[in-house]
Amino acid sequence: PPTGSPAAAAAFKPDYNAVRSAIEDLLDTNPDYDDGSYGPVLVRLAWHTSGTYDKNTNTGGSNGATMRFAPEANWGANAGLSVARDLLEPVKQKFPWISDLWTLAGAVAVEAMGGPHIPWRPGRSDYAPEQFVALPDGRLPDGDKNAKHIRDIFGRMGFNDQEVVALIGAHTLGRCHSDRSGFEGPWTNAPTTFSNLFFKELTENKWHKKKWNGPLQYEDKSGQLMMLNTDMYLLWDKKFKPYVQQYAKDEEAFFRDFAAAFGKLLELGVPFKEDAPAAASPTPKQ
Ligand code: CCH
Repeated sequence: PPTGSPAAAAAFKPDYNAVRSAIEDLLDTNPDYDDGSYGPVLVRLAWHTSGTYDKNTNTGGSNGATMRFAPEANWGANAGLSVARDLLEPVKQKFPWISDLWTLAGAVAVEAMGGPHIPWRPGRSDYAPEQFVALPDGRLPDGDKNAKHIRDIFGRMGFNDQEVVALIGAHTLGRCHSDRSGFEGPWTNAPTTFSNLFFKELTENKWHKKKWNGPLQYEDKSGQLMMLNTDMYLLWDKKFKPYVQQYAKDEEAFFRDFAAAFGKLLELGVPFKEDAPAAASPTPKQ
């Protein structure tokens, strides 16, 4: 809340719909950036700020926005996310009271790219550097690993197999950058539209190891589309596979399950006030 008289502070009502609009206005401001939208990298920021959560120690997660600081800002897994953080800085300047900006931006980006409404509510704070203990590196997944790694990482956050498959369906968006992760290319031919195309490509296209000097990844016949090793394990693991097949056939089921799982991800480790209404989520404009 703004400083000033107690009366002004009491009368202050945060306008989350104004913040939503400001985020939406940023998405397509640079036609030369990637595929013409900052939406995918904002979704990745929201996921990486949340995906550090460990249910056993109740540490990590989006509360505190700790990725602003070293060492988290410089983790290899977070390479390139300064693009998203810097993009949002003018929104923070315009609405200095907001301390839930990164997760809200991820939810808004999914919706603006044609995805489902993401349940979202405020309740995070921005920690000062001396307010928290830095997390150990290694809490986010590596793309060259297997099903056990996926289950270890997402199990630590509290997700089951169905939620894991739904969440990784976000790879329908965006692309890999050789100067960020080392991997290269998009998963689909429509990387700025939220859809179930990732699952269609995974099940209907043919994938083989890419022959190159870079890290292990898969490509289709055209050489244009890619899959990570972890993505391939969704197809190869017999417990993940039924969900991949379901989501490839039924986009509505994917949208429903993604919205629930992504909404849950964004809330991990956030100490909501007891009386905070669960449905405080502002209605999107669309
Ligand atoms: Fe992801 N992801 N992700 N991912 N991801 C990458 C890019 C995106 C893994 C690895 C990578 C999720 C799960 C996983 C997005 C959303 C989600 C990249 C390329 C790698 C590597 C980064 C680069 O080079 O820029 C692995 C491994 C897993 C799990 O096993 C989940 C969960 C989500 C969201 C719900 C999005 C979006 C991108 C595109 C970013 C962009 O800049 O285009």
